[in-house]
Amino acid sequence: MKKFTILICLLALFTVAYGEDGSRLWLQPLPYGQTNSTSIISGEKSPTIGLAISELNNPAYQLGSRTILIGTTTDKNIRKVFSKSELSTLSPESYLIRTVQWNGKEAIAIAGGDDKGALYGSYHLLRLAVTNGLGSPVSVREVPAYKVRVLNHWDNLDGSVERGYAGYSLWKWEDLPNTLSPRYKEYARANASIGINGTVLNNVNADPLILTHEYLIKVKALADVFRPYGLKVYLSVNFSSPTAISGLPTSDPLDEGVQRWWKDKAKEIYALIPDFGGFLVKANSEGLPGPQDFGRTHADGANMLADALQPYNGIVMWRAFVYNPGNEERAKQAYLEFTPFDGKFRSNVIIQIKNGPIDFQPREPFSPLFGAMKQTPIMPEFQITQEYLGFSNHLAYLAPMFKECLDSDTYAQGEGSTVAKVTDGSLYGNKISAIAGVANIGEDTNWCGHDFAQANWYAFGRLAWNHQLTSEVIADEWLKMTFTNDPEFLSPITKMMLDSREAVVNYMMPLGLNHIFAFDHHYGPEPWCDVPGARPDWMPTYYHRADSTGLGFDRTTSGSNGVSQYNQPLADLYNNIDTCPEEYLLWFHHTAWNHQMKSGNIMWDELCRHYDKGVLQVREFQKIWDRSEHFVDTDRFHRVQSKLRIQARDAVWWRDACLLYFQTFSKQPIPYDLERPVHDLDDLKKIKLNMGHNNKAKK
Ligand code: GCV
Repeated sequence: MKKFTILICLLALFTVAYGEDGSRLWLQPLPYGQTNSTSIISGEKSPTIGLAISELNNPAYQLGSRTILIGTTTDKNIRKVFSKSELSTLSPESYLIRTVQWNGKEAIAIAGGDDKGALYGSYHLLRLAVTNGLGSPVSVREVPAYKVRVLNHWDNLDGSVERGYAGYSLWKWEDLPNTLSPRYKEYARANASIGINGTVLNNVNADPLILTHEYLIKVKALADVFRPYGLKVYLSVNFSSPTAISGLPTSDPLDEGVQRWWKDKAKEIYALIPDFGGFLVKANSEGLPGPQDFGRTHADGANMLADALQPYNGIVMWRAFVYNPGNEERAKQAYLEFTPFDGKFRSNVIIQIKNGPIDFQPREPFSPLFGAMKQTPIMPEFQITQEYLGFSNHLAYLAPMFKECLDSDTYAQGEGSTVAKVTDGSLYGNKISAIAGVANIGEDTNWCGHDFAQANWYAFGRLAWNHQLTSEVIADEWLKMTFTNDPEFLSPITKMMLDSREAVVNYMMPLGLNHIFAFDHHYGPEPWCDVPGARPDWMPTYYHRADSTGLGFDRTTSGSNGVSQYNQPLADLYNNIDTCPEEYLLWFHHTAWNHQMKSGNIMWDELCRHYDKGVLQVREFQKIWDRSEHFVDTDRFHRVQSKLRIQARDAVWWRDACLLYFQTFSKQPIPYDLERPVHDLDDLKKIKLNMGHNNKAKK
């Protein structure tokens, strides 16, 4: 034992001195050839239980010389230490962990509702060992909040990743199915460790080729690697696939030939991948084909696919991200298109709704659709990749953003009808429930581009499992697993993480501003952007509406009336400028520059103070990080330090660009106690970043 402790200390010293490439994420590397003094007892032999055992055997987790029993409800040892009634209530994927007596000695038992539950239980125990130690008796009962907890990869078949900032795609389509990258297993393991049980491999802007036999064989190879980790494979499909792949004259969902085509395709898929999860569909959105091209409805389209998948228990995740330039303002369109079909979808269809009504902005109110679809299962879609929050250059811990949406009260069935309860199935008793996160993962060594962006993958998984966890608890877990559990490191760094998303909101788009990004790449500020001939609803001026009288979009009853899509009392609350929460003020109200804010400041001054605060917050993050140097290995320390420098420069860029531009309308000075801009507006207007169309990963 002594020798072992010395080994661990040496390893730790080596790591701090020489660095960490970030590849291990929040997990200890799997041991090669080493074994533990822990004795693991299991009467079961499934590949998944085998994985659980090898994790528990990992000496790096220091489980010590204890006995661990692991198995499902049918394991004879498990049946000896848990009561029948306890085991009978365990649903698939759930687990119990308990300190028990075994042969007269203390042991720990993990009982899974199935072998996936046992695997999740073993990761839970390892997490406990790292974050709290196993000094006191353990008693845990866990049931996942959502049945389907799925990552959405926006990975293209050419290896690029739409809105991906961590390099090329993990999936090496050219090498599949014969060559399997070792990272496929590591990916599945990381997901299993946080309870993610599904992955949509390809971009929602789906290439029809993914459904060809050539590609399905490659998909099968991935599914085979992922299966023991409990990770199911799903695919994004292009609605015109029957025409694109097989030359059918139409892809009309009411056409019998088309219906047959999808049924045959489902049969082919399930013959290869018996546990295939289902389809994700972006239809009639941003130029993609869909049922409306044939005069049909979203329900017609989704139901046709649902019928094809139904014999195999597959599901259809049909996205509600739809908008078109036209008479109706963008934020209202998904609600208008989908509410007429509430209750008209098959039982294996679930509508996937982005957290906000526009598009993953640094802050949006929750989408009113969450409070409106009462007879159709609906699921939230979050964006883990930071398309609108500084890519993988800015440190922005997103758990507070995910929770802001999940904890929002929709008032769908009176007070307490939070987005979490509406979507996890508990409010309406839905049979299927799901949650999706657009992945921030690529082939970068540290997976996510920014070492702290790993925390967002982690946080998504943990919240999908249990949306009651606080952002603070999740940050604390992640930091302890990823860095160290020294309180002197944890306390300032946890605070930095918790403040970081709000800092981004402050220096980019405070008080409800949104979508004032540079055209297409969504990185820097371009509130003045006006590309001749471009869609008006892709122009920042559409969103901020700055003029000499004020700033913000009027969505009140005298404006676009977007407020009325919310249930009462929210509609009234948002409609009244005096009761509208100030973080959404410019979202709902075109507000006078001199409008009196709760702080006593006028709106213009308040806006300036938010931008200034955002810059100061990032500078504070730099100091906090620099102070933590002796707790962190050199590589990660320098990587994060240099990213914080970029973030600090970008924050100043954002502040100067937005304030100097809006000042041309407000005609008021920046409050004199605040730092002055260091850029010139005309120079800022000349900046054109070449990020490549749709930010496909750069070579
Ligand atoms: C996958 C936004 C992004 C697009 C993305 C789209 C979507 O518009 O900028 O890159 O396309 O959302 O979610 O479908």
